[in-house]
Amino acid sequence: NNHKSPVLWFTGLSGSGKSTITVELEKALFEEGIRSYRLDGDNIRHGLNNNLGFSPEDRKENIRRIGEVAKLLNDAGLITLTAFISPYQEDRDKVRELLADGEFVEVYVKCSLESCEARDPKGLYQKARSGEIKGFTGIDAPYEEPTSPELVIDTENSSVEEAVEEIINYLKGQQYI
Ligand code: GGZ
Repeated sequence: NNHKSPVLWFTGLSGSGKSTITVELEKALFEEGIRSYRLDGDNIRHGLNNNLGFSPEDRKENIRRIGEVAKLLNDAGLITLTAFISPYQEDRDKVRELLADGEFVEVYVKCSLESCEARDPKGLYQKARSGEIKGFTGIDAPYEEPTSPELVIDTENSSVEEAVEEIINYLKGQQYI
């Protein structure tokens, strides 16, 4: 194991499966005796970033702060898993630059808008379509697909278990774990 602990940066549309995968990945890593920490909307947008909304500026600041927190957790030796839409390539690239070479692993959780919208677990797409929510990612706000992610997880064609296995295999292959 010749690497420092990585930040696994999950990016993708709302409903693509980021949270589900990171929750299960955290469990799988724990089973392997590896300590990780998960950052998501529940512990970040409700706390540290509770003054931020979903304008482009606020999303940028959201991602910047999460990047800084991920760096701290990473310095403390934890594998950090982040689950945020993080729609802008530039903002994701800035987090990459914050970290040492090889410490940023961009994981694109790929799922078509059609499928995410069909899943609509929280009814947010419906609200976005009706105009009740404005500036919703994929509807009337942009999502920039990663240009060169380390990993692409296609959640339309693979299960959560397969996704977790794929990520664990990647981490082993790259000697992160
Ligand atoms: C996108 C929104 C919006 C808008 C509220 N656009 O499916 P969810 O509910 O649980 O995940 C979405 C979450 C996105 O927050 P992030 O911090 O990941 O976004 S970003 O990285 O762009 O800063 C969704 C909910 O918040 N949500 N309004 N307008 N998602």
